[in-house]
Parts: sequence; structure tokens; C-alpha cells
Amino acid sequence: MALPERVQSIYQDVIKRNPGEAEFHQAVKEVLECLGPVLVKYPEFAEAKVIERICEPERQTIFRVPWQDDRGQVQINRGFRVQFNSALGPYKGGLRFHPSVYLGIIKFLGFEQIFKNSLTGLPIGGAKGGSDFDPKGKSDNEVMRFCQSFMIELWRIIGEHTDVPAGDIGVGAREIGFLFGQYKRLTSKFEAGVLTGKGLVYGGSQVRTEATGYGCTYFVEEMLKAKGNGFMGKKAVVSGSGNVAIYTLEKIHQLGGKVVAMSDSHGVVVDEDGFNLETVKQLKEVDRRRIKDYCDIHKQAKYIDGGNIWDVPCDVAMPSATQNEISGNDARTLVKNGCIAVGEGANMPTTPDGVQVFLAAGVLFGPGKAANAGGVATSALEMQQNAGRDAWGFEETDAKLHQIMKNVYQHCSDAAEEFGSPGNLVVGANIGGFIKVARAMIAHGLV
Ligand code: NDP
Ligand code: 2IT
Repeated sequence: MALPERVQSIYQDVIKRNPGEAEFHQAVKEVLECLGPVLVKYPEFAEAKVIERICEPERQTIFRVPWQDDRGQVQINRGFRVQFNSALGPYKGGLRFHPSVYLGIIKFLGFEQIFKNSLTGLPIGGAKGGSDFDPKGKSDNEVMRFCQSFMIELWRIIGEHTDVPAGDIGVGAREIGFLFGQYKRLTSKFEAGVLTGKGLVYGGSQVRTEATGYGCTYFVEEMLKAKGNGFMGKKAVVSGSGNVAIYTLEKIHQLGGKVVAMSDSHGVVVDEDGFNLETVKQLKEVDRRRIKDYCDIHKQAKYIDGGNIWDVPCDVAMPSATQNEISGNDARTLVKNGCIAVGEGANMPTTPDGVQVFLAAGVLFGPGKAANAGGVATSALEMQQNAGRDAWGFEETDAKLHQIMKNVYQHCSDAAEEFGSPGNLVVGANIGGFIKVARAMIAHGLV
């Protein structure tokens, strides 16, 4: 898609001011491509330079994280928190621990988070953080020492009314626990709402663990339903085998579909019988092993070392690992093999080429900032419960998540229609997320 003329210079400026941050440029471009008709309808947004302001993070913090490994060796990592936009509420967004993390990744994720959080309809601003720390192969004690050192810097800039981090790649319940413990110790406060994704015994919310995968599946169910279709009898492929992938698997099976392939960064497992949920949970959540080990337990499953999961034929594709994991060629393969719907559980997993292939082929396409919004939405529900010193039950929380995902779908669908691209949920999500933030920014004056 070409950039509308009036946003071209904004994009050029973003490239110039943020050199070498390819993922951030990509995320900005995708949003700007959709905003032409919005500026026509709301010239006041252009006058107040809302887009220029939205592309500039409100605050960026980068810090040293020194820690000692189990051999007593000193290790140094880099920590990040980009507080992107607080027009709608306290900064909110996850922390990613992965060796590929650098400022450009955190900024792309923080930028996406602004619009995603807006789409949830809940009062949360956008942020992201993390580190180039690699949790793989580290002992629990090493992870704890790292998290404690990370929090010694982070605690100054977060708080239940300021900025509320959560998990993302490499950050799950274990890491949030260590981070929370250190925050509590540094501040002498039990401030439950400062982090989400907490354990159920100390202020966590039911369904937060399941929320992103469940939510993404609910979103795809809405897309299918609008075409008189559903998950029943559908073959799905879910990339990754982490938090999002596992609960996508669980919900697809509950809705009568069958997940036939999962993966990790080393390879792909195909199980034409449909993955066994308990085995995957035990391997990944408890034993912290590789997905390949699934084949030792389920002999009918096949492991393809270094394989490409998008070569496995499916009706529904749920990319749930990482950014840019579906190329244009992968998208063509999926279309050729009969794929009818894609739900992005991961953030920006489809390349711009890939998105165009899906849209041109009429594949139902749920972009990440809408389809995976269930995770952060349930984080906001966790904040609500913490603020009210309350804890809701599983069914009640799941029903709220389900309704939120239906609303997100409807909101995207309506915005796409209103701005001249019916059925295009990429346009719908970007415009739908943007307008509310823009209105709040205008109301706040030039800040
Ligand atoms: P996890 O760390 O639990 O799992 C990540 C999975 O993706 C692992 O199987 C991992 O394989 C694979 N993966 C990660 N990086 C790469 C890579 N560079 N190449 C190939 N495979 C990779 O993370 P989550 O499940 O939490 O996150 C997955 C995606 O969902 C991310 O894009 C995240 O931003 C997004 N997301 C997460 C939310 C949440 O609530 N957790 C909410 C919304 C979006 P390996 O173990 O081999 O690295
Ligand atoms: O990308 C995301 O939305 C997340 N990793 C979840 C963020 C959150 O604050 O729950």
C-alpha cells in the first residue's frame, strides 16, 4: 500500500530520527498507510500534529543490568522501558527478554501497544520494555538475580498509576514473581497493581495466563462467524509453543478445531491427530523443554528440524511466535494450500508483503493489534481487581474477555466500513485504535 501524500514527510522524519530501527519503521508505516481518510475527516488532527506527536515516545529509559551467573562471572545486559503514550491511561505493556531485543524492537512493540490498548476500550496507555537477556538455559537463581537487578533500575519509573509492565516473550509468571518481589522490597509497599500477570496467590487475575491465546481464538471465531463459518472441523497451524500458542491450542480444541502443527525457533512438530494439550503444557510450562520432545511421547508426531511451519496445509493459521515470521512467500503457500483465516497472536508476525497477499486473496485477516489484544485487556481487568481489592472467578473473567474481543472485532469492522475499506481489519484496527488516542491528545492540549 502506498503512503498517502500528507503523511509521507512524517514517515521520512521518523526514519531520520530513528536510524537503524527497521521494526519500528515498519510498524509506523503500516499505521500511517491507513490514516489518509482520517485526516480528511478530522483536519484538526493534522493541525495539532497528532501523528507526529504519536510517533515520538513520551519517555525512553535505557539502563545497565549487571548480574552474576552461577559460576560467579559478571554478566552485563541492557534494560529498556519506552513509555510511548499516556493519553488514555497509565503506560501499559509487557517486558520482553530475548537476545534479539534492542531499542527498535521495544519501540515497535510500544508503538503497536498504543493502538491495541485503545482498541480494548479500557483506560490504558502504551509502553513496552525488556532486555537482551536470554533466559534460555539459565537457572532459576540466575533468572532471579537478573530480575532483581533489572528492577533496581525499573522501580523508579513504574507504579500502579504510572506504568504497569507485564510479560511478553521470555517473561512469564516466574519472572513477574521475581520482579514483583523486588519491587515490593524496594518500595516497602504491597502495590499489587504495579505489574500484571502475577500469580493467583498474590493478586493475579484468573484467565490472564490464557488470555492472549483465548482472545485471539475468540477474535478469529468472530471473523469466521461473520462468514457463517466456525472452528468446528477446521485444521489449524499455531506457530511457537509458548504462552500464546499453548492457550490458542486449548481454545481451538474447545471450539471443535484441530491444531496439527506447532514450532519453536529450532523446528516444527506435525501431529495430524491434533496436539495433546497436557503434554505441551507439561513440556513447556513445567519442564521448560523443546517442542521436539513432544515426539518422544506421541510417536505419530513428526519433527522437522529447521522446518517452515507455513508449509503445513491448514484452514486457519495462528502465528504466535514473533515478528516477521510469515513472509510474502509463506503467505502465498498458505493461500495455495487453502488457508481461509489468519489470526495474529504474535505482534506483527506477518511481513507487509504477506499482509498484502492475504488481503488480495480474500483471506480473513486479524491483525495483531486487534487479535492479540485479549492479553493486555485481561491485564487491565487484573488492574481493576487489584484497585478494588477483589478477585473474580474464572468464568466471570473469561466472559468479560470474550465480550471485549467481540467488541474489538466489531469496532475494527465498523471503522473499516466507515472509512471506505469494508472487511479490511488492518485499516479498521489502525483507524479504530488511533481516533480515540488522537481525541484524548487534542483534549489534553499541547503536551
Ligand atoms: P513465549 O516466550 O511464551 O513463547 C515464545 C515462542 O515463540 C516460543 O516457542 C519461541 O521459541 C518462539 N519464538 C520466539 N522468538 C522467536 C524467534 N525469533 N524465532 C522463532 N521462534 C521464536 O512468548 P509469548 O507466547 O508470550 O509471545 C509470543 C508472541 O505473542 C510475541 O510476539 C508476543 O509479543 C506476542 N504477545 C504476547 C502476549 C502475552 O500476553 N504473552 C500478548 C500479546 C502478544 P524458542 O523457545 O525456541 O525461542
Ligand atoms: O503485547 C502485548 O500486548 C503483551 N505482551 C501483553 C501486555 C500486557 O500489559 O499485558
